[in-house]
Amino acid sequence: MKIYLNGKMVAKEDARVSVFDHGLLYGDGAFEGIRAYSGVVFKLKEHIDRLYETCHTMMIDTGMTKSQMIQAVVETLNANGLRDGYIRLVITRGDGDLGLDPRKCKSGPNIFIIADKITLYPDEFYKNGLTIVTVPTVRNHPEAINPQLKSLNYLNNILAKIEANNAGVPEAILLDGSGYVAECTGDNIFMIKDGILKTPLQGRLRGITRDAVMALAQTRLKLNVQETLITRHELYNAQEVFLTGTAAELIPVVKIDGRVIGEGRPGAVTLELLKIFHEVTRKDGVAF
Ligand code: PXG
Repeated sequence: MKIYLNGKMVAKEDARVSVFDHGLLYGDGAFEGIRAYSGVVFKLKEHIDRLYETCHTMMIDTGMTKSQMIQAVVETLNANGLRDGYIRLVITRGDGDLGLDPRKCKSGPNIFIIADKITLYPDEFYKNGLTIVTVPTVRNHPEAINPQLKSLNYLNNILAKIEANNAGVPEAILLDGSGYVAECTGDNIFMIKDGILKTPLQGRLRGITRDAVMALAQTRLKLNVQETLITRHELYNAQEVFLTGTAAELIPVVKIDGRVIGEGRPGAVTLELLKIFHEVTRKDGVAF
């Protein structure tokens, strides 16, 4: 396996960063999880735009143009002979000292890209749907660490994942500080009721899959799509619920906090959207 590290392709064994890297010491950095399908990197430009927005707010200068970053992703895939795969692009603050002041990171950012085969959720999750729970950990307040930032500081999500693990379910729903549904640990959430597709307005990452699914629902299925406040009560009484993310694509949810959703099996609209989504993943992106 070859890893892109600061402008060079290096062997996996040689792809190392310092223990003084602030990404490691403080979670001070940004990342993207991206997917390639049959020689097309799905929505690569959108991923790079989101990465640069995170870096802008965090005041990290990548030292690379967006097109150079796109090129680096493509080079990493080609160096590994991958046509399909999962790409992890990471930008850390760089090497500093034992204080958290980012001005001490004089090295500039460490940038690395890993391209690997994707580990998919088991088929039965798609066939039977997920059982999930709401967890006590609240999603980060937008004026603390805005959930729109895809930063290396994922402890909020990890704590929620631990709570899901403790409950014996594969995913967790986090509420925002006001008690509205925000998102899952690594996925956005949608509900369908009476021909309206709803997804949370606030307290969540603006997922690339989420945006793509909203557009497809509107243009292809002529659904009324709303970004709005959603309560647990509304989720429990939805006809269909599903999650979206780069790894999961669209995955149906059939039980939340012990309440059966709809008929208790993956819904027709969810499955139709998943089918349409599969068609665009091989077309809508950067070919390499
Ligand atoms: N919300 C959060 C908090 C995420 O981290 C999504 C939603 C979905 O966004 P995209 O752009 O992928 O549609 C994410 C991203 C993993 C893993 O290994 C997944 C994410 C992040 C980190 C790891 O499953 N998902």
